[in-house]
Amino acid sequence: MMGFIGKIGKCLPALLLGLPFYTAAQDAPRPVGPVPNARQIEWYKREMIAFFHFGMNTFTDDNEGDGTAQPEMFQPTALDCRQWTRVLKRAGIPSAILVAKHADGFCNWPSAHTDYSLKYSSWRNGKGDVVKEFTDACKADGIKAGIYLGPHDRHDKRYGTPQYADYYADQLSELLRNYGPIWEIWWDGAGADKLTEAFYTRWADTVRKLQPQCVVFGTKNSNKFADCRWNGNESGISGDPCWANIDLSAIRDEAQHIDDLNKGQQNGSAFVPAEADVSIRPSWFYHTNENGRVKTVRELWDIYFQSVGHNSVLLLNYPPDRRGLVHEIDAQRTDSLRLLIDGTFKNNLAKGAVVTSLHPRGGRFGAQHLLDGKPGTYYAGTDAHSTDTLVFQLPAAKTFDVIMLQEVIELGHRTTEWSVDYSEDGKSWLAIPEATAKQSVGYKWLIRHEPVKAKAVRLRITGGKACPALHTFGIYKEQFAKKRPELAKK
Ligand code: OTN
Repeated sequence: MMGFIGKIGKCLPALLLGLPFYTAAQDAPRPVGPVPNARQIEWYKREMIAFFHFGMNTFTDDNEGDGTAQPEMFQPTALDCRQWTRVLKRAGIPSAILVAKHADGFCNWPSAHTDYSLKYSSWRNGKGDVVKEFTDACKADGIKAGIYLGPHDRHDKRYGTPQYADYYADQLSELLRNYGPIWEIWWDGAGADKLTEAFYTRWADTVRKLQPQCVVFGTKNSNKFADCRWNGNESGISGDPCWANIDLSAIRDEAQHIDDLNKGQQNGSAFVPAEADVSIRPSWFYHTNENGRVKTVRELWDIYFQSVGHNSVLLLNYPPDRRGLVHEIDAQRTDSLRLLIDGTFKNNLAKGAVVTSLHPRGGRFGAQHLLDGKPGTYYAGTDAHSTDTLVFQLPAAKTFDVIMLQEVIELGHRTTEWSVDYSEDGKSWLAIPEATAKQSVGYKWLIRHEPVKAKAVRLRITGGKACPALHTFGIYKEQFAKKRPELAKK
């Protein structure tokens, strides 16, 4: 512990320069409440993950096969997983999860532990391995691969028995040992109620041993092992607010806690952020009669704001067709989505602003870091205040209709209420109704609002658990109809 003399000595330079007497406060703020682990921080940064539902259901025109379809029916005519990963590269989606086994039990790889796999189909003379083609394609295109290994199994008679625990663990080992790095394992809760915590304890042990960096999407009885949670719907829409904090019991007893899954719990005791799953088509698997029902760019844009922009990661499903390709329409839609995201966010209109704050921590935590776009810098207030006001004097009047705020999530959810105002004349302040009395921030929060023209913008932190620690503030002009009118029609 530093003595009084030591403290004075440390403060002397500040005293001589007439700076506030805040030496201790210039250390980094201490974390508040539950905080993310390294896997979760890496996962947040992906922002979007693709899902690929491709399996027996693709060939039986089903979504929930009963496990009786013959392996022979699995016959893609032109499977090309590089086409999938190229779609993702263009769409700027850095990670993808393949359904290796859905609840019908059919295995997309030649598993040594069942006779219900594509080893028993004449496709590629029984030598086909979709998991291999998928993981090889991911590797070639720099995509982080993940695996959905359905816990529920309608085909395997052992389902729910101790022998099923062995079977599933063996399959997990096959998948996690033989296909390179696996970045996420998806434990769907659908139909999985027979599986007690003991099943998942064993399987989580396998995951942790074989792939320590692998994120677990956990549900129901796998709650204790969850790095990320279901967001309570399959529409890609997370709540407002959406806290990463939640009690594990809410994940366990999901039927009674759908709203909690969707919004999180401000004072929840665990850090398990939401993953927002949604299909680009009405169904998870491909059906020709849904070619006219692919989500429009505007629908995807809305989903983006309510998932990535609601402190969640978007898990967007593409159902490859019977050729084994992502359908052209689906690919075009996410090409356009990417143009929209990049077009909107490439230009932070607050850049160049003079930024001041009411309760600066000082040192390396200056308010200008809110605009520097650097990964390692941030603004923090003093420990004595959990509220703050930050003013951005813009170099010239700007029109904007999108706001972005990012907290330093490594330090936990700190801010609990915030608003953004603007000034047309640089003197008086006007509220932005859509950006008033917001609650959670987290990794990223996005707001769309009616366009305003401002000379200055003000961020008010009106509630918090501790001093704010904010990574980035941005204002943008949505690049939707004006610059690319053709996108609006699709
Ligand atoms: O019928 N369902 O099983 C169902 C219908 C609509 C929405 C979800 C579900 S199941 C639900 O799926 C989630 C992933 O989308 C999670 O895995 C949940 O644990 C599961 O119950």
